[in-house]
Amino acid sequence: MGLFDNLKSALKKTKDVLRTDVRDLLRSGEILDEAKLEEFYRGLITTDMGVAAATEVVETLRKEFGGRTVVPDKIWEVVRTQLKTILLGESGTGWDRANPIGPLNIAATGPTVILVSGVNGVGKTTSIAKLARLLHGSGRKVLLAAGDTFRAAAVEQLTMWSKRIGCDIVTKPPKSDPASVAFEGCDQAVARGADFAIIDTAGRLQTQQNLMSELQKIHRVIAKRIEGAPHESLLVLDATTGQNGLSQASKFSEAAGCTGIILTKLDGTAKGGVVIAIRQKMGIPVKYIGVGEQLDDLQVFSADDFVNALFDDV
Ligand SMILES: Nc1nc2c(ncn2[C@@H]2O[C@H](COP(=O)(O)OP(=O)(O)O)[C@@H](O)[C@H]2O)c(=O)[nH]1
Ligand SMILES: [Mg+2]
Repeated sequence: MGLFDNLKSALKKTKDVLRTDVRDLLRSGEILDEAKLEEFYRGLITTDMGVAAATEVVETLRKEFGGRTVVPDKIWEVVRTQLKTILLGESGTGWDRANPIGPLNIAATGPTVILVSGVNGVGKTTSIAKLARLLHGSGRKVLLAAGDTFRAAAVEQLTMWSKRIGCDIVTKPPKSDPASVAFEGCDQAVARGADFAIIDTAGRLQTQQNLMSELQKIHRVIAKRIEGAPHESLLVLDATTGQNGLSQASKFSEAAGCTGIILTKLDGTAKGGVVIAIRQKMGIPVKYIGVGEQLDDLQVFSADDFVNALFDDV
């Protein structure tokens, strides 16, 4: 399956909302009245894109097509264009899904350090493996640091992935200071001439002050070892929690200076519209999306592809 088909199939549940609830509203030849606009709004809200985006879209439809005869293709075209504008912001350009390093801030010299954080079970370790696979697959030398020393299974999990990918890994005994693993990871990345060091961390809640301080410390130690590092601090959010997940972001951002989001589990949810809510509510861009449980199921986030996949054959 190609990347775009893979994305389309991952968005199936979200597309189903649009297909059944929304598409049926827009039968050709009928009048686009207030009742239809309201239903349309409700359908968009179901995808968790947020009130602001759904209101914006429906306002535009009201202005351009309200009280007039429905021509579905024209309506979808306007919806697509508007959502792309929201997602792309003022710069108007997004990332190319064919270039796995496109979204990353790259170190001027030496290894690019990527710190990964988030709450338990959102998909941090899996996403690190997937990202390592993408980077390794494009010819980069990748080193992983198993910074979740809290659970022995987490180290085993990452070690197993590193073997499958064929990349280096740094581990320490259970309960070691995660900051020392991060430090060692940076050290080894420099010593072995790695292009990327990706640092895993234990899951934590944004309300656990001691663990958030620990994350801050990890960040500080990395910055001390390599100037300008971490070049990327990626927060992993689980799409199945929809907009509820957004409350995590500001605390993590404070502690880890987040520069991007990996949004996982888009394949398991009808709340795929949350990508749009994230864009509108947070200052941090979605850089990668998880579209399944396999090693190849991580994609560079492309706004164009995302919207096209969402509204393709609705
Ligand atoms: N369906 C699906 N499952 C995912 C995705 N990313 C991670 N998972 C699953 O989520 C679970 C938790 O992942 P893990 O990486 O261990 O989470 P962590 O605790 O944040 O490190 C595992 O069963 C993963 O296979 C995704 O994009 N799609
Ligand atoms: Mg983990």
